[in-house]
Amino acid sequence: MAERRKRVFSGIQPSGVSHIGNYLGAIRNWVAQQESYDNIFCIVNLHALTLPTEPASLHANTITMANTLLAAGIDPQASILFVQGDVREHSELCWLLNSVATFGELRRMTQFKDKSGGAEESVSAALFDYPVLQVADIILYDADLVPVGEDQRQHIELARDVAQRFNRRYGDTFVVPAPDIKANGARIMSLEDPTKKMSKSAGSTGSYIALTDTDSEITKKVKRAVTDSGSEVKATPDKPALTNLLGIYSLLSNTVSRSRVRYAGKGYGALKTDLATIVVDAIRPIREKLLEYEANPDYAASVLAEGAERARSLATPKMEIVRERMGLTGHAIR
Ligand code: AQP
Repeated sequence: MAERRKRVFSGIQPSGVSHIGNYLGAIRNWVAQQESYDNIFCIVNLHALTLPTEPASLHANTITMANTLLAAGIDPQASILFVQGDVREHSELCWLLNSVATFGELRRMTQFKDKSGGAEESVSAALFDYPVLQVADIILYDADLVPVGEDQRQHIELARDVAQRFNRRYGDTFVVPAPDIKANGARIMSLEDPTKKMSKSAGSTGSYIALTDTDSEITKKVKRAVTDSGSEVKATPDKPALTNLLGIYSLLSNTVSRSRVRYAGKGYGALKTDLATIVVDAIRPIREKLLEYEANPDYAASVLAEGAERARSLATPKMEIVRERMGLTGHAIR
């Protein structure tokens, strides 16, 4: 019998612009592996509600994210692309899994500690529960692999633990997912502080390169990126800023081994000039395609409608099984 293709699930928040951290850590890998797997990519608008969000900007950002993913190369024929809130089963499964995940597990999530920034009394309960919704997103589709950046490793571990616990308690129901975190690119750091991950909500716009940045904005940001003391171009633990810049360089040019030789005696300026060109060349086609998709809003709308329908056709029968296993059905006679 033919083996079923491995299923991939991954999500991205529609919380403003995407940056090259999102691109190199996640989106580019989704695109590259598209033909090898059964793919489900989700714009997680319910996750965006964990932090204060204006309804109009959430709506606009959701459409921008769909256009961005299409511009970056997600092919709606090869992949299901949909919006999380369009498939109600995500919210329902999250609630059911809240009875399986523990308070202690959620309290240990480092992303909650980072994002709550010490204001635990005033952040939303949804921010605390975010990892359980993420578990629901993944296991609802029996995903085998979850391609993400390093920052998501702890959440995928939780997904494994919750799926296994559910299976022990209620019988074999969910596939236990595995993280797919690449050795390179899984943690792109801020251009202003290489000890912090590149992030759109932390730091100023100079700390990240957005996929919507113009050629001159990209060049300016690369040239202004902080560097380490000394002038030798090398990726060593005492040079976190250079390690980050060389990491981006190698991912976008597929060559780094000779960079030490190439920049010997030339210093940081020459590296930054070349890096700016490499980043501009990588981002320009995505930005230009994004503008094309934005000029034709009906296209993304039709992709998302079809994607939601395909996702629902998987989620609906799965939830019937889950409800039955948990004793939630069979009490009312039709
Ligand atoms: N700096 C990064 N390096 C590598 N991968 C990264 N990802 C995020 N930042 C980096 C990966 O991008 C995917 C989508 O992530 P998300 O939608 O959860 O966005 P995020 O992690 O919330 O991104 P930001 O920019 O850090 O947003 P804010 O500041 O709003 O929280 C994931 O696979 C993630 O690992």
